[in-house]
Amino acid sequence: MKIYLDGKLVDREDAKISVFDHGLLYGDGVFEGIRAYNGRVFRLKEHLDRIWASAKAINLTIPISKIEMEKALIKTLLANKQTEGYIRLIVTRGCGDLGLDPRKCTQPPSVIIITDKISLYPDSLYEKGGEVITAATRRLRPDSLSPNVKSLNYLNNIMAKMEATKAGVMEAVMLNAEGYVAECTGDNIFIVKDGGLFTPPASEGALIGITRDTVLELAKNKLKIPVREERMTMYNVYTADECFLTGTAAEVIPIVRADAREIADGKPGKITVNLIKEFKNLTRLTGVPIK
Ligand code: PXG
Repeated sequence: MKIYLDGKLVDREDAKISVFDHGLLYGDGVFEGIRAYNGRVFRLKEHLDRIWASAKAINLTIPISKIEMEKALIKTLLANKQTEGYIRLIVTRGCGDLGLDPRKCTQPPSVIIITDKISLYPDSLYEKGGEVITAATRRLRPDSLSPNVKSLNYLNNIMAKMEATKAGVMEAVMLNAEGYVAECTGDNIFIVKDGGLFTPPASEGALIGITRDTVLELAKNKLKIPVREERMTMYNVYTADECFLTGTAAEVIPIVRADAREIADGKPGKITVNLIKEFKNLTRLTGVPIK
């Protein structure tokens, strides 16, 4: 397996960075999780725009252009003969000293591209639906660190993920500091109520997921159902007609239990099943060709 590291394709064993990299020392850096399907990279422009925005927000200059990043990503996929799977882009602040000050990072930020197989949830979860709990760990306040920065510090989400694991469920819902639903640890959350589709707005602490945007478009344009970004509490999740999560890794996954309450009849809903179908279609037919 080849990994792109600062302009070179290196073997996995040689893909190493310094212990003085501020990405390691402080989580000072940004990343993206992207997927390729059927010889095409899905929503690449949106992922590149998002990592550039994340970098901008933390005042980190990505040392290559978006076009160069796209070329490097395609080159890495080709080197690994990969037509589908997971692509991880990472930009770290680079090598510095044992101090917070990014001015001490004298080398340019490191750019890393890893392509790998994706570890999927089992098929049964898509057919039967999954379960979530509400995490005690709250999403970070946007005035501390915007949830829209996909930074290398995911401890907040990892703590909540561990709560899910401990409870024996697949994901945890994270509330914002005010107690409103924000999102899950690596997925956005949606509910269906009275024929309409609802998801918390970014202002409630949700990352503007690329799968989230795709599903909002599909619901509006293909399924012709009303969509609204609206504040919600767990009451709205418990009493929803349908619930599902979206994310690059999970795609669209039905949720049938939340905090031990069955959602509706405890089976994946009709709109969810339709969205899964439309999403599958789109991922297979669109995207930047790997060539
Ligand atoms: N919220 C958070 C906090 C995320 O990290 C999403 C929502 C979904 O966004 P996209 O753009 O993917 O639709 C994410 C992204 C993993 C993993 O290993 C998950 C993400 C990123 C990287 C790895 O589960 N989720």
